[in-house]
This record gives sequence, C-alpha cells and structure tokens, in this order.
Amino acid sequence: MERYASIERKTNETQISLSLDIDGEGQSKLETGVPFLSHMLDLFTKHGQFNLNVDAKGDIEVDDHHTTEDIGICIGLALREALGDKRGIKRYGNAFVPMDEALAQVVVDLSNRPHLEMRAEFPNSKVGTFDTELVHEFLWKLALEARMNLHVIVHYGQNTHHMIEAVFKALGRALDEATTIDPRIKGVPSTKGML
Ligand SMILES: [Mn+2]
Repeated sequence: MERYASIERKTNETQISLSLDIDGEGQSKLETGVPFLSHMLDLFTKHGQFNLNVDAKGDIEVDDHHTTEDIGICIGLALREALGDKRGIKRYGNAFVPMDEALAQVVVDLSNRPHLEMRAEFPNSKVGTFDTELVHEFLWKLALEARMNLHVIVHYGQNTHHMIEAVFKALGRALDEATTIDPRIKGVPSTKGML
C-alpha cells in the first residue's frame, strides 16, 4: 500500500504544490522561498525517513508568516490523506533529540483530535530573517490539519537555531514512529474502532 499524497493549494497569499511519501528515503526537494524553513523541512524529512517535495510561492515580501503557515497546512493535509484509515499504525511516537547544548522532545498521537501543546522559550525572536514565533504557527497548523495531538517541549538550550533544529528532527522521528506499520496490530489501534 502506497502511503503518498499530493496537495495543491492556492490562495491570494500563497500558491503551494506539495507531495509527501510517508515511506520514503529521507529525500526532499524544497523551494519554499523561506530558507530557514527549507533547512528545517530538510531535517524533518531526513530524520522522518519521508520524501517531501514543496514548491511554494508566497507573499514573502510581506513576511514569512503566510508561507510558513500554509506549508504547515499542506503538510498536515498530506499526512492525513496519505495515512488513510490508519490501519496497523503504531499511532503514538516519542522522540528526544539533542543538538549540541539543546534538547527537544516531541510526542505525537495520530488521534484525530487536533491539539498543540508547546513548551519552548527561544532566546532570540529571529534566526536570520525568520521570526521564531512562526515555529508555533507552523506546528499548530500541521497538528490541526493532520488532526493529531502534538506535544513539543524544548527542555533546555541556548542557541535558538539549535533549539528549533532539535524540534524539527524530533518531529520527524516521532512521526516516523507513529506512522510505522506494526504487523502485530490488526486493524485500527483504538478501542473505539476508528481514528
Ligand atoms: Mn542548522
């Protein structure tokens, strides 16, 4: 069974073509117009063993907000579509990832109940030209559209770039675990019978 989805989304603010293969080789092709976000999505894809292509044209002359938010929406939509009825998946994933002095933890439940809980204090409001508050924006839209419960904790760190990098790597690894097919699981892993 191929776990793949492609998404086309066009608004007055952004135009996005995106494809996601859950069972990939960590390959990405990213034209986001937001270099720091491309860097983070590259890490996410690599450590999640996905394949991800993003071609986005957004109103980055305003700022990176709409583009970052809408890419989060599209990855969420793709994840949800590619997972289908979620038969046989592990459902939960948990990953700790250190990046030099920083330590991030991401816990996911592909529960069909969107929630983001985020505990992260970034020392700087910018990494290069990227507003670090957009990390929350991206993660919330991702969780909302993928319909997952996402908990993101940065336990400590000093360098904002390292801290965010650890978050995206941990997100990839936690989602890799949660989406893994476990041959012992028959049907959908919920006592409700659906997710
Ligand atoms: Mn880096």
